[in-house]
Amino acid sequence: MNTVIENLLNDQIKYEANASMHYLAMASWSDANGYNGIADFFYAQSEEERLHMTKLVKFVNERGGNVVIPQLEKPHADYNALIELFEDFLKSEIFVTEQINHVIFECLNQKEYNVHNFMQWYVTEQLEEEATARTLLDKLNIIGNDKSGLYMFDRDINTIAASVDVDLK
Ligand code: OFO
Repeated sequence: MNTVIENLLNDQIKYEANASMHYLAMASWSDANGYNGIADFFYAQSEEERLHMTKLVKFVNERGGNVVIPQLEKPHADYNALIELFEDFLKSEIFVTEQINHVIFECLNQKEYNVHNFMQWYVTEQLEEEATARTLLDKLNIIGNDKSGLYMFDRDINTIAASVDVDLK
């Protein structure tokens, strides 16, 4: 496997793993602060990121590359308010999107068209996840400090997230 691409895919494995731990920390914070719906949402996000990581690990191995299982960063896990947590969520997704765009750019540079093709799945996934993070943050900005609004947000978060529809045509 092209070593430039192999290194970038290993970096991406690390970013997905870090995102998984970051969302696990967010789930735990939400759980501890009485937001059980939000906790469930982030437990599920954490699992998803783990799957994204594993999909990359399998792909690199299938292509005869060398996978380096990374050491994980300690995630930020302390928030003063829900809005901070969701700002952090969007920031994390934007960061991952930028890294994926960089992999895509290098795939074309290195003429690694198979990897480019494989990475399209991540491009679509990021589009959806960023849209979800933006929608949730927008809703929280509307709610502000209204306690009943926050109660309903916690109750309905999975329905709100499921209603986010990205038109890819
Ligand atoms: Fe891995 O999907 Fe977002 O970050």
